[in-house]
Amino acid sequence: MQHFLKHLRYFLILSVSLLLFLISCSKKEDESSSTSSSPCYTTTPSDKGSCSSNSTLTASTKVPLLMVRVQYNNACFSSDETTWANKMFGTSDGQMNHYLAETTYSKYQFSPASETSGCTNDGVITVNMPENHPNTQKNSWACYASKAITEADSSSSFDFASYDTDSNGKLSVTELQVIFMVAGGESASSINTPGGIWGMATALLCDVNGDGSYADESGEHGITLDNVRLWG
Ligand SMILES: [Ca+2]
Ligand SMILES: [Ca+2]
Ligand SMILES: [Ca+2]
Repeated sequence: MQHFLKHLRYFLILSVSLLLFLISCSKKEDESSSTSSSPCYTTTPSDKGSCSSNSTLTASTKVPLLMVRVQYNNACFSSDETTWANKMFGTSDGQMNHYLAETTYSKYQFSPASETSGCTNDGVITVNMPENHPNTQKNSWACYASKAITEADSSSSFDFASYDTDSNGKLSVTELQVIFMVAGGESASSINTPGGIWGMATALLCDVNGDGSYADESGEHGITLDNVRLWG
């Protein structure tokens, strides 16, 4: 199953690239506001939406998934949280859990992680990063992922430890998965307005101290939140 989930994660990040592509097509207007002193999430905030969902998960194995929506001063979502929660966790035709049930013969689906950001327990946390989009393009976004997940933890009191079901101090791919939705462009499609990232990652590798290697410590190789290590 580990092998399967690794590929599943890979697929999910690719699919985000496609979704990001769609978003970026409607975000051109953000470029003109990139030098504004007022973050777009305060002037045109995307709210939580209706909070309504009607998905009933039927798979034998349900893997908890946390979706972190990341906004920057000059890159914001134009759609609400409910829109994205339904894309990821919905079971209707065209939504992710419908696809997963069909392609795994009802063995795997993603269940929304418990959280208190926007709509409670829809599995989506939205974080506002007080800086312009980093525009990492072909370079790794991992150091920014570290900042974003830390912000998600502190702003919404997300409890990572509660997902460590075997109490070994680490979150495995079957205990909790995390996917980022980053407002802005998808560099794999050459869309870098108002900034782009390459939407693919399987672990957090960030050279915090700039010594050219990744130490086996929080922030460099994986990150420790609520006393459990993830992405290591
Ligand atoms: Ca939420
Ligand atoms: Ca564990
Ligand atoms: Ca280092």
